Amino acid sequence: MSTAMSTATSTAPLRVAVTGAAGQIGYALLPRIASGQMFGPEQPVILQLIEIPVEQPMKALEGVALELEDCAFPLLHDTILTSDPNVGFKDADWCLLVGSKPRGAGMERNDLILENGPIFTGQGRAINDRAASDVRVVVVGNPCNTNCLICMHSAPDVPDERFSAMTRLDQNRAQNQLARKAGVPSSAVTNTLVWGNHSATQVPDFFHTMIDGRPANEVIADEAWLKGEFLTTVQKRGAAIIKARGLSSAASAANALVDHVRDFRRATPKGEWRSACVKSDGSYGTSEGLISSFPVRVDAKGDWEIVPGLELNAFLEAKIAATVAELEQERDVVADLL
Ligand code: NAX
Repeated sequence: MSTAMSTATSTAPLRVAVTGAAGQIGYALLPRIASGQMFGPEQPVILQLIEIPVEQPMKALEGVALELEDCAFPLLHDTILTSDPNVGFKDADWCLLVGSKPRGAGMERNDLILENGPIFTGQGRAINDRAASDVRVVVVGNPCNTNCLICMHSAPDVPDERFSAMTRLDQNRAQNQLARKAGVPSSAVTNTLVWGNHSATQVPDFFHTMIDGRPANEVIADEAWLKGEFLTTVQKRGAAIIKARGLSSAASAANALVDHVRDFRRATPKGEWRSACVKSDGSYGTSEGLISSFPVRVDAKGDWEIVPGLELNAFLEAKIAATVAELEQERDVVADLL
C-alpha cells in the first residue's frame, strides 16, 4: 500500500525503510524522520514501513500512516506499508531495523537471541538483494549488536562498514548523568564514550569523556560514585524506565536514533568522537569481527574509523573484557547463522 503526497522540493527523496514501524519507537521516530530532523530540512523522504504479517500491527501501521498524512509534512513524499521485506527494503538508502521479538516471560537472553536470529538473516538477505547499492543499515532491535552481526553476515554484497548498531541512547544517558552530577549543561560534556555491548555489561567511560575540556573523573572527584552509581544507573536505565512507565524507552530511543544517523551523515568535529557499535578491527581488546561499541569518528566523505590510540587503564580493560566476553558468547549462540 502506498500513500503518496504532493512533492514540495526538487531534491530526489531518500528511501528510508523502518522495521517494527507500528511499535512504540516507530511511533516516536517516524514524525522525526518525516519532519526532516534526521536527514535535514531540505531532504525529502519516502518512508518504507515494514511490519509482521499479522492483522493487529498492520492495522496499527495504517493508523500511523493516517497520522503522518495529517501532519502534512512537506518533506514526506510517499509512505509504503508492507509486511514483505523484499518490498520494504527495495532501493532503500537507509534501513533502520527497529523491530524484533520482545523478551517473553521466563525467557533467557540466549532464547531471545535465538528467536531473533532468523529475523535478521531474512532481513539481511532482502537488504542484500533489494536495497540501494550504497545502503546504510542501523540495528536497534535487541540484542542489537548480535542482530547486527547476523544481518551483516546475511548481506555479503553490502560492505561491512555500512552496518552499525545503536549505543547512542547509552551515550546520551551517560552524558546527562555526568552533566547533572557536575552541575553543568549537557553541552559541556563532550566525547561521551560507551564501550561494548548494548546490555547491562556496557562500559560508560568516565576517563575519556570530557567536562568543560577536562576528563570527567577529574571534574567529578568522586570515584565511588563514578565507579558505582554512575555506571549502574547508565547500565540499568532501560530497566528503570520500564519500572516507571510500564513500557520500555521509546521517545529517548527514537531521539538517539536520529542522533545516530546524523552522526554518520556529517563529519565529526575535530578531536571529538561519538559512540556507535561497528565491526571491530581487533583494537581495544575486542575480538575482530564483533559488532561492539567504540569511539567512532566520521570524515567529510562520510567514511568512519574507530578512533585509535586511546589508553585503557586496568579498570577499563577489565570492564571491556567482560562486555566483549558477553558479545563472544552471543556470537557463539548464533554461530550457525554466521
Ligand atoms: P514494540 O514491541 O513496541 O515494537 C516492536 C515492533 O516490531 C512490533 O510492532 C512488532 O510487530 C514489530 N516486529 C517484530 N518482528 C518484526 C519483523 N520481523 N519485521 C518487522 N517488524 C517486526 O518495541 P519497541 O519499544 O518499539 O522496541 C523495539 C526494539 O528496540 C526492541 O527490541 C527493544 O528492545 C529495542 N530497543 C533498543 C534500544 C537500543 O538502544 N539499541 C533502546 C530502546 C529499545 O529497548
